[in-house]
Amino acid sequence: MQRVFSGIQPSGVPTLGNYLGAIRNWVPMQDQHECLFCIVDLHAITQFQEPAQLLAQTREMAATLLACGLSPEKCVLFVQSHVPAHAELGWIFNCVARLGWLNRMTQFKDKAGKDREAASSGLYVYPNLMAADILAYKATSVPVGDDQRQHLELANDIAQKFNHDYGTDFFPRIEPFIQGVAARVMSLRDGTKKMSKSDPSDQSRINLNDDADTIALKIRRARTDAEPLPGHLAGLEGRAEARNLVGILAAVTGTLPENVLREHEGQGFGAFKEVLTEALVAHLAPIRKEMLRLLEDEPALDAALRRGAERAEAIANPILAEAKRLVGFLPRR
Ligand code: AQP
Repeated sequence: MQRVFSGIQPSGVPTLGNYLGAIRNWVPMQDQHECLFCIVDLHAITQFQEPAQLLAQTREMAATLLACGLSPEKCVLFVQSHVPAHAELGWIFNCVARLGWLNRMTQFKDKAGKDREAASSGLYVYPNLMAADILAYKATSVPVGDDQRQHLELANDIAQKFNHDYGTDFFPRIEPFIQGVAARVMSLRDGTKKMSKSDPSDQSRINLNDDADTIALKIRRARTDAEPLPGHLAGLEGRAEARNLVGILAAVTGTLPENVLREHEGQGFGAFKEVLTEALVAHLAPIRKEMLRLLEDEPALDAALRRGAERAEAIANPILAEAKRLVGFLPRR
């Protein structure tokens, strides 16, 4: 059985992109692997979060993950800052990773934007903490999108250099967990940008707590072009927004974009958007209902996260202790 680690930032309400690209795929993994799913709040603050919002979003994220089908009995679901081993191993890795390696990370360049000097140093060393997240559990399998592949390679470079520097084979090699074609959901306002929970425009995304009216309005306002839908994928060439909406309908109805096109060939976006709204509402309404129910009982939610953190620590603490011993830190006796 493989040990799988995956994280999600509580940097906003989870979006349809997070759901189709990640969360939905985590659910069946719980039955086949030893899974750790982490709400990575330490990563979230690499870009400023309003404290009260961060707190609320962390609970919302936990409730959403449970509402989507993660089960505290089948997986270890916890909050990153509840397990100090992440930050401690992250520091050791800050001292292992080379500046030259971090300088090559494209996500830093994207997220820092034009004013790199104003980005937090946390954002810069984010991949070192991500390596610690995984290696604190010696997880060997990490479900990642294409955007995270570079970080995973860096995590392997860190593990290899640690092993080399300290004359050990302590940290294993991490492999990306590939699950067929992962759905990549784009912004409803700009089909070339990914849908993101921290996008300043709420109209750019479907949040998993949006009600039916909000979903309908956002889909109605979603950017499209004036052409009818083509019968084949080739007809979506250069039509990023159209391709995105077709991809979303295919993903929520469990089919392929080709089949969606075959069924809706020649249709205008007015009619197509109605079909899409109906499918989205049918799929997301039960998740929203369960999420709101779970959020009504904060003590139960917090207790589930505490149990998750205890189980995570039981795995991570001995691994951290051994890493510290290898580094030469004097044990506290
Ligand atoms: N638009 C997307 N399509 C498909 N998958 C997506 N993911 C995120 N957006 C899309 C996947 O969701 C998982 C968790 O992501 P994250 O919260 O750790 O960070 P992110 O990728 O940076 O997601 P966001 O929503 O864009 O967050 P912010 O706005 O805070 O940066 C990952 O597996 C990711 O691939």
